[in-house]
Amino acid sequence: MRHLKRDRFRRRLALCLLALGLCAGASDPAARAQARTAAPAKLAPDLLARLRRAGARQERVSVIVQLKQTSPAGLLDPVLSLLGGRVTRRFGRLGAQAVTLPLGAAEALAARGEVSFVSPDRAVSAAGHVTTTTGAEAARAQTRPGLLGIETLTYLDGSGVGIAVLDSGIDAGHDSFDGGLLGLSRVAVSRDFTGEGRTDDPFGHGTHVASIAAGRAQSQGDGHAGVAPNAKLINLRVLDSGGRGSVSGVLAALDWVLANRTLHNIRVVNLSLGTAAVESYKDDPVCQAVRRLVDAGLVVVAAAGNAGRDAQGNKIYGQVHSPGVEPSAITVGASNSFATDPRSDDAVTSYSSRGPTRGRRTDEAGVVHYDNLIKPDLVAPGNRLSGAAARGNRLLGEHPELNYDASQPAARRIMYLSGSSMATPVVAGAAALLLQDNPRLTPNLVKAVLMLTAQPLAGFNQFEQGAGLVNVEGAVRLGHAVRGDLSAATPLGAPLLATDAPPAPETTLGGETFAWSQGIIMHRTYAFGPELMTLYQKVYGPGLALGDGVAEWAGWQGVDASRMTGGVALGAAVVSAEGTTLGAGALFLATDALLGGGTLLGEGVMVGDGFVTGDGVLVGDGVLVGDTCLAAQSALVRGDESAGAP
Ligand SMILES: [Ca+2]
Repeated sequence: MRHLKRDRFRRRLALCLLALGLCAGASDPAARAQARTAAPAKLAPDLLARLRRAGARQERVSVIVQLKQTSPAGLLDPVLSLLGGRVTRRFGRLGAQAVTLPLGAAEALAARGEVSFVSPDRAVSAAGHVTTTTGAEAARAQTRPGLLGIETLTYLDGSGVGIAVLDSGIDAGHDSFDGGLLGLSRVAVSRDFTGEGRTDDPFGHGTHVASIAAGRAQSQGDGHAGVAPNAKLINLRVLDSGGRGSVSGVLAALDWVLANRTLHNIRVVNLSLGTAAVESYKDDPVCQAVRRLVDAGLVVVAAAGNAGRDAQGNKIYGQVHSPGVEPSAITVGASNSFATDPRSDDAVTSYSSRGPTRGRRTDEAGVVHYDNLIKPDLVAPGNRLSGAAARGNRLLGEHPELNYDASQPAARRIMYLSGSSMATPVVAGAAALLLQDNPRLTPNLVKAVLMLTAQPLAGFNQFEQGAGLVNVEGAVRLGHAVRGDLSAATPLGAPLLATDAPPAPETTLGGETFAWSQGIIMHRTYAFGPELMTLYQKVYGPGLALGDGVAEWAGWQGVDASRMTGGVALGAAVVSAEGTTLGAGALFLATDALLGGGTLLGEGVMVGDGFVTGDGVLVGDGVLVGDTCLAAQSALVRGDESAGAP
């Protein structure tokens, strides 16, 4: 209680300081000071820190420049040449471009009216029995009324749905991607965005990821099938032979997806990659690009990251990676199934990144505001998953112990990998099944259905697991019941389902029956109540994130009555789940603590059994970002010691 009081005092103090700053802005000298801060406010914190180092102004840097919506693409070119910079890549549909320039010119560039944000072209790295335990097998056979009212059987395997995999490439000749017909590969198209001029997978990450989403079993019941084994794969290679990439490469690939989505029926985008979150998702160029894709009707699934423990093995909070920090993405953490189909023994892995999100913005008064969103949205099995091994890949070459069966020919080889990278394509595959079954589902409905039907794992809080462990059987059953004639014009509170009654909110898998969460994570709280499953909520439609149904002001949050129905309730605290519905369990942290512009959960604040790291740790000076990558690699290879691998 004393903590709460002190925190309230600190928040008031921060608000007072903010108010003082605003009042002071009226006088002339302060107005000039405000003008000086305008450029830093549009510069990423790590870029600003570099700029302030002595002698750094002449260094040439690669940055991503985001333009305001109204600015034509070539507008900056004359300014850039005056500043000694040049455009290296344009991402026309994303309103962004990659630029190199002297570091000292970044401030002048950010100060331009047509520029909304400037951030470094950071390095991106791979964050690094499934069909039965996730319920994908149970969801395969769906009957539906056909001609003359005769029930027809549909086999859900992702047929017709395109999944774009932005990763280290796909070995398209691996048997896992055999299309069955005329021996054609299901890898429909491959593009390289790394500059290495190849689209196969010398690193070995992307092939494994793609096979978890859409790999085909090589023999009946061999246990290595992906969740949507007949989906079409779009191979967009953004990570190089060493598993590294850049923000500009990811943006180029996302821009390509927007241009080509109709041609290949791309409905799902898998991002098993990330970089430390530095600026707020509102400024982060990859998050902004993800938002454009979701607004265009694409489901974007992103890894939470593998930074759930520090170098000493301590559990830490607040290390969800970008773009997993973007509210409109479906952010996935890694659970451990212990290689058994029943789910009562499942746990969140030690390494899976935990929320809240810690991207930040500094306001004109110098007050730092953290995003503090609850993430991940879901967890899925990610510990020691078996999947396709790209021929001659580096991960397997360096870690032969990952080989599942060395006697298999190279084109059929299977290997183990662990991480939120592996959990992410489980959910991407689930989204493909949902969209094959009910193609009219919006990205927000896909996300809501996945969360409403997830299983909260007992003993883990929402910063660890979001709404819970993915449940494909339940998600397909609920998604199947959703009306096919919903649109942006559907009024708030209209019936959501085509059926008279909602499906029974429980699922039986591996011989055990569990309750659905029946709730959804919404920015800094979560929502629950039967109306989420029976009535149309405006946040299910296009152009909004689910969390936009929550109104926030002055340390209080409530349902926005124009976007959600009156029967929807919001949670008052992040809880440690008891294993039933979302929000049932023991108090972990009051959701109030996530508000107040993020000033409450400031730097280095302890949260429960771990701690939220301060921004000193997140500043991307290269060394620490590299450290995060190393942590990711270690999770990739070893997973949790308690893996219980077969
Ligand atoms: Ca299990």
